[in-house]
Amino acid sequence: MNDTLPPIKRIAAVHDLSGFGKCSLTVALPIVSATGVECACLPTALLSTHTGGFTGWTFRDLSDQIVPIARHWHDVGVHFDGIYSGYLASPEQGELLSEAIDLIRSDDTLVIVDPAMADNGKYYTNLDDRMARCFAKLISKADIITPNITEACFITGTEFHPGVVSNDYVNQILDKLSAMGPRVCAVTGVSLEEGLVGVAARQEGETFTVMNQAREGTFHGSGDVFASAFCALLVRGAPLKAAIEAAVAFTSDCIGRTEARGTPRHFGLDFEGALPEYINRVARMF
Ligand code: PXL
Repeated sequence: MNDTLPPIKRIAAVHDLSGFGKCSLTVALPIVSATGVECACLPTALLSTHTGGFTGWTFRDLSDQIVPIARHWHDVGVHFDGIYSGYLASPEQGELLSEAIDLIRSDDTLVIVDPAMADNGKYYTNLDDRMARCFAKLISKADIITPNITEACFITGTEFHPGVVSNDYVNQILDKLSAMGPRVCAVTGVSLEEGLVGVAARQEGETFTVMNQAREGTFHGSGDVFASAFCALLVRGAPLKAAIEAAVAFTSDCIGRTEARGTPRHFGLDFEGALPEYINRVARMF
């Protein structure tokens, strides 16, 4: 083995662990790892399944563990190149996450906040406007955010419009999000044309869009698949447009496989079979 390899990049992933129904940590861990980035896990809650499309799930709030875990990592002296947060068990966890970020970030740590709380114009079960206020505060600490268009509307107080939207509407949302602090705002689930859906992103005043074929209905966990690939690619040093393109292509491949297999939508995306091609693409990028 060559002994001159550079140190591996490392992300702290702060999400719930939903044992079944691929999302959050069960998506972040394999996809961040497949991108060649180490993934340390800080679980915000333990659930039997996620809350979309299931009933009767178990739920254990892990709020009392967040700061102690972060403090231990800080005491160990471990360096994080990225901190990537997602679904929180409660709005109160926003304050704890903020404290955890301060404990484990360094000057060169990218803070990525995916404000996972809503989709298709509606909050996820048991969540409400308090969650949008929590994320509005939290994203002022973030370098990069990855809301879907519903979350972007809820955070910025913009009326949500389903379906195809205008460039002006998307630009207004990106203006408002950028004014809240993040250097990179990537909004997912944006449709600017019938039959196409994708990502509209803003960095330093420049707007990029990457679109792909739209598919009928909702694919649970697709936001987590996109954000996991996107943030790991950025932590590895990919330019913004290349990271969006690779993450969108991967997500779209996962969605196609899920549809082809007829997997129940709430079981999550079949990302496993799309990983080899994604790993090859990543290898060609670095
Ligand atoms: O993928 C978003 C998500 C994450 N975690 C939990 C969820 C959801 C969406 O419903 O319920 C627990």
